[in-house]
Amino acid sequence: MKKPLQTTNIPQVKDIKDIIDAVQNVSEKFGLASLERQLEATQTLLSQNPPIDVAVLGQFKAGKSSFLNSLLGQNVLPVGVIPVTTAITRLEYGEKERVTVRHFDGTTISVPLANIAAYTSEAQNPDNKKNVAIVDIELSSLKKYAELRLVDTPGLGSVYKYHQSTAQNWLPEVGTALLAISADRPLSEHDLTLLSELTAHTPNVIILLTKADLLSAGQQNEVINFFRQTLQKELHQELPVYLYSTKTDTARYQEIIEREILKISANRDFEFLRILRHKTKFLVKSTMGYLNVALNSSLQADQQKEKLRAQIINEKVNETIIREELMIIARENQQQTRPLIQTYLEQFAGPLAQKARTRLARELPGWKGNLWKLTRRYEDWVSQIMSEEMSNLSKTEHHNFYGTLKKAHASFSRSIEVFRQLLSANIEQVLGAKLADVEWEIEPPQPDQPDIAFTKSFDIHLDLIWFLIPMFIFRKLFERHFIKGLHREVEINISRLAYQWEKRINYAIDSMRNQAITYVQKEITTIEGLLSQTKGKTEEIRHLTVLLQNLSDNLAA
Ligand SMILES: Nc1nc2c(ncn2[C@@H]2O[C@H](COP(=O)(O)OP(=O)(O)O)[C@@H](O)[C@H]2O)c(=O)[nH]1
Ligand SMILES: [Mg+2]
Repeated sequence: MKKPLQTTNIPQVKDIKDIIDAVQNVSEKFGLASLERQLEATQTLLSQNPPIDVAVLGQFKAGKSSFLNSLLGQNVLPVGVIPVTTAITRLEYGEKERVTVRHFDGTTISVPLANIAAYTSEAQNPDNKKNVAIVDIELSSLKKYAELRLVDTPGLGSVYKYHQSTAQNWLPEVGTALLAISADRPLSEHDLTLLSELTAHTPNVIILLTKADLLSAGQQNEVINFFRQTLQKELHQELPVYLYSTKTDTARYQEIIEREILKISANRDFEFLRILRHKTKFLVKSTMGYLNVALNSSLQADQQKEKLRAQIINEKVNETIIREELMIIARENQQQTRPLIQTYLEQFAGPLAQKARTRLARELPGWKGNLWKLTRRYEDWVSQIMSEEMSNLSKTEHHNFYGTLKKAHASFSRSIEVFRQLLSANIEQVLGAKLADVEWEIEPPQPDQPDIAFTKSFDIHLDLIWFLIPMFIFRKLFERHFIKGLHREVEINISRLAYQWEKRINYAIDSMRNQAITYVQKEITTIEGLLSQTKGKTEEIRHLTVLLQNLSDNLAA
């Protein structure tokens, strides 16, 4: 066996290795089992750099074994009128005659040359009961073909089906193919199929028309022409066609075919690389074919997913629409907040004013000083009383201010519930999966108690004229004025209280609306996330296709 090809020194070999690695990668990723055999055979060629296998293929009884015996000038291989050859038999140069029988389980035995029929013939090894994978025969007479191995194969189309599969399985190994066709049996369908298959595995196919002695010279020419025309018509190929006979004119035929085989031997490394390149290109072509299938199905899967998404997140389950709906609920309720509180509080205005008047009427006579002092005292008093009263009102009545907050909460909850039901139904219909029931709770925020701040509401500006007014005359007048003014103070403060609560309640409504929107967004994002996780491999496949294409473009023709 030769030394491995120096992968680093020969650029072509390095390129081929890169491609094979890429194909291997794709093959593993996509489970391309049907590429395995070819891939493995090519990898073996690359790593072991074995002699070129010149294989004789063709239908059973075509005269394959007879041809090889004739070429060797030695009856090494069993021949017969019934299907004979059972196992792949390789003949190569060796200093000493030696036969190694290799079994499928990896074990090998050495046998004398005279005994090989015990392993390679149907008669002595029926159904390949002996589990022979390959028989290697080394002969010193093969020195002139030192760089080659001549390979005998079981026939195709034999009644023994495993003959066919043995030959077929071995095809990825083939270096140069000699297709043996009996000259008296013009090209069959089998042969054409085999030919087109062979061109996938090797750039070198030679047609050998055996048993030429069965035809006259004229018939021979006729058959050769028929072959050339048919190959052109059926396979669009021109292949070399040679005659052979083991019976008559053998030396003449032999000389020509021997010259062809020796040419391969003489240019062994060049031919080897050519064959390797051919196999590699074919591997790439097959891989691309598979990738294309994968790409199409992945594209379909992506489209399918896009369709699913559109069916689930449809016009009803749609963030924009729900946002609008929530906005309307918020606005309608918020507009009602102030009037509701205001109306409710108005009932307290009269009694409160009355209460204040009574108190003031009781306390006023005790107040001393001029009008300025009286007025300051009054303002302080009103401020304190209003603070107390408003704070009380807020404490005892605030639960009556929440009408719009409660209504908004109920409406938001209903909206969200409907959204979730629609989403759930869509998912169930499209994916056949049920969403887990998750209760959606909006937290209604508790508005704080508002601060009570008294606004100066005494509209008569007395500061500048107080010293002009004689109190002993007007005291009663001002007392009446103070008492009368109390009603307005109460009304202003109630309005203020209503406004302060409105602000707090409407803020709480907004905060619930935001909670609702966040919930909808999260729900939609989750579903979209689930759908996109199983995205097709489209991008990856495209990437691999480009990579393989680039690599194989590097490979010179
Ligand atoms: N007339 C004639 N018969 C041949 C020739 N070569 C082989 N045969 C016969 O064809 C039959 C099959 O030969 P074999 O080598 O076993 O065919 P294989 O099955 O293709 O290996 C045998 O009976 C041979 O004698 C030939 O050149 N001329
Ligand atoms: Mg045979």
